[in-house]
Amino acid sequence: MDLPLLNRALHPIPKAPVRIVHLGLGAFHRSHQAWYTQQAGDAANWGIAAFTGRRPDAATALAGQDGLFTLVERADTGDSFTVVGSIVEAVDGADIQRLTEVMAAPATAVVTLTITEAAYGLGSDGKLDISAPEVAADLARLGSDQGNPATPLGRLVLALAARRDAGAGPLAVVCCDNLSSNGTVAREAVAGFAGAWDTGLAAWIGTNVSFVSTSVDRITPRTTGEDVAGVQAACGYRDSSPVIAEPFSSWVLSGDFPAGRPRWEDAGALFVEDIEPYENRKLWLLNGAHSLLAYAGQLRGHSTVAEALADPLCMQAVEAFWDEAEANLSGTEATADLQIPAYRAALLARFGNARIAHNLAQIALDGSTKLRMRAVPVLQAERAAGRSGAAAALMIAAWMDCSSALPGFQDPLGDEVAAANSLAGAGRVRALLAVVDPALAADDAVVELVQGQCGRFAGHPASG
Ligand code: CS2
Repeated sequence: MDLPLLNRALHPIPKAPVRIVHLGLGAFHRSHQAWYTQQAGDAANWGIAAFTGRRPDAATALAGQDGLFTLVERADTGDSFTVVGSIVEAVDGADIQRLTEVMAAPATAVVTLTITEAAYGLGSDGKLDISAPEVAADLARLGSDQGNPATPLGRLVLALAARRDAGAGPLAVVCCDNLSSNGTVAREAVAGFAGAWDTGLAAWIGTNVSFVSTSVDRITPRTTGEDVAGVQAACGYRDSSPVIAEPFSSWVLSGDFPAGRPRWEDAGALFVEDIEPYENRKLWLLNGAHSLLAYAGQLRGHSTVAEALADPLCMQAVEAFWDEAEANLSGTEATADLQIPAYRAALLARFGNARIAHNLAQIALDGSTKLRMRAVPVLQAERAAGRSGAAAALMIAAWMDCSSALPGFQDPLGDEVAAANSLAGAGRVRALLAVVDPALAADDAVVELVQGQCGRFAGHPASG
C-alpha cells in the first residue's frame, strides 16, 4: 500500500504568514534556521519563503509536500523525528518575480542567507571582486535590463531595489554562512554589488538594511536514499526530502532587527554584543578541525569525519591545531563564557558520532575560501606571538597535497590552483599559498614552514 506524502492535512502545522525570506534553500537552512523558527514562541507569526540556490529541484520536492519536511536528529544512541513546518513557500531561486514580490512586502522583516562562503565573491583581499565573471555578468544584466541576475548576491540586490521602490521600509539581512564577521562581509559584498549598479540603491541599503552577524552550528550531512527509506519506515508517511542532523545546535547573533524578528532565543539562540570570540571559537575549533580532517583524512584513505578522527595521525594533528587556536582565543572578556575545554571535549564526541556519515569530500569543497577563515587567522596569530604556527600550516599543506593528489579536486579558484600545481618545490607552495592569502605567500619563512609540512599525510595510508 502506498503511504501518503507528507502534507499539512496529515500534519496540521498552520501556515504562518511570510515574514522571512531565505536565500539558499539547502539542508543546513532546514536543520538550523527553519528549526529555530519553528521552535520560537511566536512561530505562528513567522513563515519563511525559501528560495533555492544551486539546487532548484529542492524547491520542487518541498513544494510538493507543502514545505514540510522531517528533521531526523541523529544521536549516537538513535534517531528522533520532528516535522518542521516553518517554510511556507519553497521557490526556485530563478523566480525573481516571486522574490521581488515577497521582498517588497512591508511584512517581510528578515532575510536569512546560506549561500556558501564562496558566493560572497571575495577576492583574497576580502573584498567583493566585481570583475569576477559571474558578478560582471550579473552587473551587465542589471545594467541593460536584459535577463535576471543569476548569483545570490545579484538576486538579493535586485530584490532590495524592489523593496526600496515599494517604500516597504528597513529590514535585517542575517548572514548564516561560515565566515568571520559574516554580517560585515555580507554588508560589504551587497554594498559593493549595489554600488557598481546603482549608487542611490547602495545609499538606501546603507541606511535601511541592518546586517546581522551570526555564528551558526549544526552538523548536517547530505541525506541519502537510505535516510529517505528510514523516515518512511519509522514515520508511516513518505518524505522525499528529510534532513539529517546531529542533536546539537547553536546560533549566536549580534545586530539590529529594525522590523522585528522571531523569538529565536526560545529555541536557545544567544544574542550578544561582541560576537567575535564566539565566531572564532566555532570557525577555528569546529570548522578548522573539519577542514584539517577533510584533507588529512582523505589523503589517509578515509571517507567520513568519524573515520578520520579514529586515525591517531589525524587526531594528533587536530589536537595540535586546537592547542594553537586555543592559545589565541583566550584573553578576551568572553573567554570564561567560551568554556574552551568543554567545547573541545564536546567536539570530540560530536565528530565521533559514527551514526552521522559526514563526508570528508563534502567538507573539502571550496578550500581556498574556507582556509582563509579556518587556518590563516590562527597561523597569523601564532606567528605574531612569536610561535611557529606549524599545526595551522599543516592544514594548509594538507589542502595543497589534496589539490594535486585527489582526482576531482574542486576549488572556486581552480584555474589558479591548477597553474600553481604545474610548478614544483617552493615555487608551487608559494603559488598555492598566494591563492589562499597573498601576504602569507610573500613571507619566505611561512613558505618554508608550509613546504616542510607537505607530504605528512600523503603516502601514509591508514592501515586497514
Ligand atoms: C563544514 C560545515 O562543510 C563544511 O565546511 O565544516 O558545514 C560544518 O559542518 C558546519 O559549520 C557545522 O555547524
